[in-house]
Amino acid sequence: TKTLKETLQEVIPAKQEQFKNIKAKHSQTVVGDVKVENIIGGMRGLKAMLWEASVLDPYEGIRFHGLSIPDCQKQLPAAPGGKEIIAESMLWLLLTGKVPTEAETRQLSRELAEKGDLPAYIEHLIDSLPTSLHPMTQLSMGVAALNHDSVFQAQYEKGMKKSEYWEYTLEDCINLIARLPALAARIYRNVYRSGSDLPAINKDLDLVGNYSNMLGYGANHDLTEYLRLYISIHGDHEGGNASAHTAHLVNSTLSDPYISYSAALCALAGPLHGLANQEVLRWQLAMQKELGDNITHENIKDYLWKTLKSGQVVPGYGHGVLRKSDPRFIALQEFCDTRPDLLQSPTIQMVKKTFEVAPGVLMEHGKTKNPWPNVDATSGCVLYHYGLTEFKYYTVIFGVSRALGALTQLVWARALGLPLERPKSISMDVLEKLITTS
Ligand code: NMX
Ligand code: MLT
Repeated sequence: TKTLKETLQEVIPAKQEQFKNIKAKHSQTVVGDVKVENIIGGMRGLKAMLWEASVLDPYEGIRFHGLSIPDCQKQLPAAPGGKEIIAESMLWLLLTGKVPTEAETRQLSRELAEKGDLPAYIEHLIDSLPTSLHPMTQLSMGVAALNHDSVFQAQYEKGMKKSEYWEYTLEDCINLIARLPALAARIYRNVYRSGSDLPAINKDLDLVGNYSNMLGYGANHDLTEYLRLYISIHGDHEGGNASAHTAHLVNSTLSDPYISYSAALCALAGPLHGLANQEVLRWQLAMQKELGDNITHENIKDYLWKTLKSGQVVPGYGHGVLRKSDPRFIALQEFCDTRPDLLQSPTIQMVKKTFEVAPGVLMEHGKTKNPWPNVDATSGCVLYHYGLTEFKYYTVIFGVSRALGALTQLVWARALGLPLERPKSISMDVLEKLITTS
């Protein structure tokens, strides 16, 4: 059985060759054009960055190295006694482009468990924060402070060679992924469980199994399985999403992976991005409160219009790239469809009813380019049903997950020797000159 690093060592040379070839032969080849709408519209649609692990098709959704979510569900190893994809098998796929064997997955689980304990200084830092501080701010602070132990930074100071960058980046990334569950669970316990002690990491358990245990939900097999699926399929969403892009940008300055990912978490904490996870629940509960038991399609429609007319967005709907229902939304809905308790849950039923009317209302409203649900339309509601009701915490779980993809690209960026990211900006005056001369 090969280790993750050995497998990467095998696949890197071919990718480096591919990159060298593209750079040498095609640097001046034109593959697209820049419209004014790209410049003033958040660079939407502009193909301007490399990202190896996944590509997002507007109609089909995400593919990880060519594998769709249903492909991954069939091919990627699950945890012992479980059925859902686990974070380790997704991480292996994202990093290497290969489907890991059962043995490779277990070996990675063990490595992560062995590296998962938090240093005492991080525990003290997190314990010193006010419990009123948003869990995402706490997560970002904890991740940034973990750079105290960055091997990339230490080796950079010693003058490592460029060809070694990826190896120390990988070491930091694995250490960070390993420590995220304990960090995220400590934040949960401090904020919502009066700082109660975390159980020790079980070396025979997968990353998310341990995370669920540390949160205090390990006995709930269905919730643990849901968290495995959730964390695997939120892992990567190509490179342009705000959090992954932030990690990529910051790391391109050769900041270490910890501070790069800390910055990414700040982007994830915005309501148009990962915070939509919590916002959907807040919106649903407010609707439930207003409508009481009288939840009909008509009432939901009225509530949607009320939201839109007050100038707010409908959280969980729309997307920067997708133009159909998010396959992650579908995968999580299918998880619910196989479990009678979830099918009977009022929160899940409301997700389904909202899905039946919201696209029509959003189409009639006529603003959004995509009236279909994204993953956030359902992800938090399942957590809520299982008793993890503290919705301000939901984006933290997204943050544990997104590390898989965002950190993968840091390894690839360093292996390929990608440069500092530094696009050209222009003022409106310059833009108008360009318009008149084009
Ligand atoms: N509800 C109401 N209006 C919307 C919605 C929505 N769900 N989605 C887009 N619009 C509006 C948008 O605000 C914009 O209005 P204006 O012209 O006044 O600025 C207009 O429709 C055009 O926006 P689009 O080009 O369709 O969307 P864009 O690519 O700019 O933004 C999102 C994408 C995801 C930010 C946007 O759809 C949105 O705000 N959705 C709700 C928040 C959400 O669910 N975010 C989670 C995304 C997934 N994630 O996990 O990160
Ligand atoms: C994500 O998973 O990052 C979101 O769907 C947002 C995006 O892709 O832009």
